[in-house]
Amino acid sequence: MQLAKYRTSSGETGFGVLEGSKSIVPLGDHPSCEAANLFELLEADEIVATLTSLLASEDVPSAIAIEEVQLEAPLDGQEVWAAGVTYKRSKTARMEESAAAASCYDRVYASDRPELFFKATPNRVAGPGQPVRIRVDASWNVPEPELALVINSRKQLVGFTVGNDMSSRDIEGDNPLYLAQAKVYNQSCGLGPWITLSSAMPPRSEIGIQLQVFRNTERVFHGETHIEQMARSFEDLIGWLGRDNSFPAGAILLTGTGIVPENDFTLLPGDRIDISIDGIGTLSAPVIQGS
Ligand code: DO4
Ligand code: MG
Repeated sequence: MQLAKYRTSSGETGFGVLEGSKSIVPLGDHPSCEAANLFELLEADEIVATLTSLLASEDVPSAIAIEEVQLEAPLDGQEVWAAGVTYKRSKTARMEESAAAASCYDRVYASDRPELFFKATPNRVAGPGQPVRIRVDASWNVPEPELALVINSRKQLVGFTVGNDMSSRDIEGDNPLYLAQAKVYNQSCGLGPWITLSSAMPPRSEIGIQLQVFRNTERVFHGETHIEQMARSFEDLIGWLGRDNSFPAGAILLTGTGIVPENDFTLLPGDRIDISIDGIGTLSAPVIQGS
């Protein structure tokens, strides 16, 4: 089962269950749905049973065609966090990027404790089709396509979505203490197009990640990785994130990138980034840069 958040043409926000990838059953209009938003739905003890019974009930509202609404990033008040250097490719790229921090990246890849950093508040997140941003003061920028874990307030892994950890490699490479500036700014994070519930997600051995960047009509980068290349388990990352750390509004945790373009590649304003993850779908977004 997949859950989406959307905005109607009259500006109202709704949430619901996807039917195929063509329409959404609007749960906010369901008289028997107790949840007021996506977050509250993700808090349900037995989410699949709850949804199954809502969909089977006589008063289920009619589905809305997906073209009639604008999909929104599938989060409400959740903080967005990210793990880093969870794939060998990320470790190698970072060691090339910063001689000063090379040993930090080498050690964190092998350490028990992972790299975890705060990535975004909901206002910094771009949904499907909404622009992600290159910082005004950055000259070397990449998308980072990452599987994102959806965690409820009890720190349970309830679902998955597609994440884009936009990163300014020149700022991060200049000094590791600039990491927060390379990673956290307006529209620095993409999420969507919807959430696949844990019960509907394929096993790790079947989750591939694909990144494509288009400039005008030309594909200027493509790369692939696989969740099996990730050096850490989801449970391990959630366990470290949740140590002495509470999430009353839930959290989204990006699990790190296994795709880093060669060092001569940088994003440009006007590019389009497509990130596809098996079991979820494709998050597509244009790139902008302010001046
Ligand atoms: O420390 C650098 C950030 C690493 C990261 O974002 C990743 O590996 O995905
Ligand atoms: Mg990343």
